[in-house]
Amino acid sequence: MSSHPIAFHAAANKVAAVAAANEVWPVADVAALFALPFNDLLWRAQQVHREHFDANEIELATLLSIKTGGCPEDCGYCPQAARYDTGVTAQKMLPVEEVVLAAQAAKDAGATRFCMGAAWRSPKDRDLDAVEEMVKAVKALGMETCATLGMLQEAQAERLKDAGLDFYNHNLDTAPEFYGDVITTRDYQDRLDTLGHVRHAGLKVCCGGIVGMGESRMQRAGLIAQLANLNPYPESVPVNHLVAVEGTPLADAEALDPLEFVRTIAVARITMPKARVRLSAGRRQLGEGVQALCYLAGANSIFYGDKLLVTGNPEVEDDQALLARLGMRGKKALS
Ligand code: SAM
Ligand code: DTB
Ligand code: SF4
Repeated sequence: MSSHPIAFHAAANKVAAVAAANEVWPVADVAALFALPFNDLLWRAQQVHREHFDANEIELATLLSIKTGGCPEDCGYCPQAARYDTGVTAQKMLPVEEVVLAAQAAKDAGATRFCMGAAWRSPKDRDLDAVEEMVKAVKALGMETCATLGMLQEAQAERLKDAGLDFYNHNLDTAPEFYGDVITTRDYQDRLDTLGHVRHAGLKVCCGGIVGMGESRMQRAGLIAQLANLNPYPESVPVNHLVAVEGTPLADAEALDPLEFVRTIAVARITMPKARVRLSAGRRQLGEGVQALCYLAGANSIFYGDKLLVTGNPEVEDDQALLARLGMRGKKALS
């Protein structure tokens, strides 16, 4: 770069202009959506939803914890962090056969996507040998595959892509300004770097966050703006409601107005029109009425199965009954 001050400033301004042009959703615009009257917000979200999706069709994704507990990180919401006394004990990685049996059962129950989660800060290269086997075997069942294993290097993302992985889940969790109140053992940029590696390797991105951790509305808007301004925005956006787990620092987080959760779903739908917006953790606590409002607000994916990773989720029969009452049906399987 030229050291001439005018040329330098011209270049810097150009970078700033490009950054602004890339910011499709300024936080103020996202906050303005949050501030709409509830019915106006849901009406807009429904319109956007129907432009891009069949509003009565929902993706069913089943989660499995392939390596539970003993995690060295300090995520303030997480029951699997070794440092919090939550009753979750560290276990070894599941054998591949057990994972395949769980995926087959999920498929038989109607799930089309299978997501494998591990309580790691980041996987070791040798851990990936087993994960590659799992991905290949689950893919062979005709399911979409997703993994969430912590931070990845680019070469690790490429290995997973080569094994046939479709999606990688890595959440931004919250707005940059609130992040340090929740997690200190890795920073926001680490997460953005992993998302860059995942994208570069040609994997589809599953990225969302958690609401109800004591953040402000502006910080909820900040999270959605971060997600919507990723270029391109994620193909899947899990919106988790905090599951407050005893023993974690967030066990006593102040309860969020459930309608504010519905608003967050609606704003995600409007700002990321073609994404699968997943009504994720916390459905048991939200109850059926609020879940129905989330579907109206544009959620079109759920975690389906009696368990999330270590905490509970609605029973499969109850989900099937609710979806039937709403006239909704699961997305069709690939094969
Ligand atoms: N260890 C990996 C990581 O953190 O990237 C993968 C698994 S981690 C459990 C995946 C995500 O689950 C977290 O980023 C967080 O968004 C969500 N999560 C964990 N505990 C939660 C809780 N108690 N309530 C809601 N969401 C939670
Ligand atoms: C995501 O966004 N939510 C899922 C999945 N990605 C891995 C995990 C939710 C975990 C909820 C608490 C637990 O059971 O550990
Ligand atoms: Fe570990 Fe992931 Fe839990 Fe954080 S969210 S403590 S990285 S398992």
